[in-house]
Amino acid sequence: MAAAGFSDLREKLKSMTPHRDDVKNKFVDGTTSNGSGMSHKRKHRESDDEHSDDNAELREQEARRVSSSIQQKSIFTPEECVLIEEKIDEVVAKAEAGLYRQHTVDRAPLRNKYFFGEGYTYGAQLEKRGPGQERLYPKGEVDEIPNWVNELVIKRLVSEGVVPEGFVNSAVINDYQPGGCIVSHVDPFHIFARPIVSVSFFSDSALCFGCRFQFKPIRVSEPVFIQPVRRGSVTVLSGYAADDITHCIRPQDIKERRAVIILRKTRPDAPRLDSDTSLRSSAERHVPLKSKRSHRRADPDAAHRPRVLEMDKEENRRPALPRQRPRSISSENYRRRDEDDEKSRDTSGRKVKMRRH
Ligand SMILES: O=C(O)CCC(=O)C(=O)O
Repeated sequence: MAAAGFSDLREKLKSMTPHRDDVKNKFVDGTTSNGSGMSHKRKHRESDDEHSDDNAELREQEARRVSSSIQQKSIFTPEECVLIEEKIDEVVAKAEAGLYRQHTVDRAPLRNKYFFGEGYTYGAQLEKRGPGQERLYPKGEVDEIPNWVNELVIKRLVSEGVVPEGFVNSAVINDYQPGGCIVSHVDPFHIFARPIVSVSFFSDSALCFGCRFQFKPIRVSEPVFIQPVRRGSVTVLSGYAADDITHCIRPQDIKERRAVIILRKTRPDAPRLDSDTSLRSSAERHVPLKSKRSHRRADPDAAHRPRVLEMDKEENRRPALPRQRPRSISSENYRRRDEDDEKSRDTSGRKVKMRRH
């Protein structure tokens, strides 16, 4: 599903304000200022239109590239979803009881994460921030993948041919409350092999590609592509969708509680913190595990109320360049990402301030 870009929005606005066309027509009809029978303004307008046509075409092309590198399957029945959702609730309860290892649980307002099998440092946890700086925790610093994830989810993905046996060694559960989000990022190339597989639970939502976030108040630019992620569906990202464009979950797309289980394989050569560094930085941060309870009760209206989100730590998981830059690197998104650090332009050409990472 290709989302309408700003140029389409302009068309929409035009149709909502027909008097503007009258103004334009008057201007065109009444002006012959450059000897060509066409005003400078008129000329400018035409080249603007050409530009926005070009942009729209590029966005369409990019949307097609994203779409063709996503596979989706509706695998889990509503009954199976209920069973798995009960298990997710058990994980939440166990975390609230403080029964997991420290790095298994990462809490943020409106979004909690539970890492199993492998965990890694990202975002504000990084001493040295930026793409490519993520590190796996030493083995054993997060809890093992729970049996139910293996039995109810991974085995099923294997039998459906989604992943080969033995592929998954990392399972992350994200639990979102209404209005929760994950800012635009690419899953770090040096940590995770492709594909990236995820299964959605509790409610339907949308995974967006190519958005840029602005903060305070939070604002998300128009996506290049929107992939619905329905309860019980499996989404597989590879190629362009995984490597060449960022993905995110926008706050407006989490209207009810939603959870996702992300199933990945870490690369054998992924860099790993040594135990000493990990222990030292944990002690320095001194994260109180139980006191910061942010698994708030779902409020059905919350998603519709304006709020300032304390941003997800994953905001720092911005794309690093892959080891081998794919040919498609000339993509608009890569350019945008390079520009993102301080100020960037959104697709309407305005300058938007981006967070420095
Ligand atoms: O919630 C989702 O479907 C995507 C989550 C995601 O991209 C991530 O946690 O890295």
